[in-house]
Amino acid sequence: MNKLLTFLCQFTVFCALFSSTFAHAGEVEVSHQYMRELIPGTTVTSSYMKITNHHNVEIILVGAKGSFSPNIELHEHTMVNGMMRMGQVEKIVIPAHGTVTLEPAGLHIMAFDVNKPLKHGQQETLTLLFDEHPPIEIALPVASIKQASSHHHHH
Ligand SMILES: [Cu+2]
Repeated sequence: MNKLLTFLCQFTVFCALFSSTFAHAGEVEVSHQYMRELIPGTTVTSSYMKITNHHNVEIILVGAKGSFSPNIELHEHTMVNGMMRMGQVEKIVIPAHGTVTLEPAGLHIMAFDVNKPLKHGQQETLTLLFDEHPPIEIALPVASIKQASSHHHHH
């Protein structure tokens, strides 16, 4: 998002215009999404997906929400001295006409204090929150831990 649009978007009228002109949900595509079953003995899980942005401007993922967790964060894994470390990130930028993949050992959406058992075959709803793009609601199937390779075993 360039500075001019950021500035102009402070005015609601322009923002509505901008949204209806450029920000059709169909121009952002989410695919290959899934959420893991809870890590045994915890209320923690992570979600993965591919986000493709068909807009001419970048979009910025700034968070997510879902009824299954009051505490959902954007995370990334990085290698520090040969060790895999995980940390929260404030945003994930999806470039214009670009794709960002959230995958094990990379970027992911982490849910804490999950308030129900999540078992393979179930499906939850996740709302992706963007900086200046309208939220996008996706159906998020739960995949078994076996199906998804070991991740967050260091927790
Ligand atoms: Cu994490």
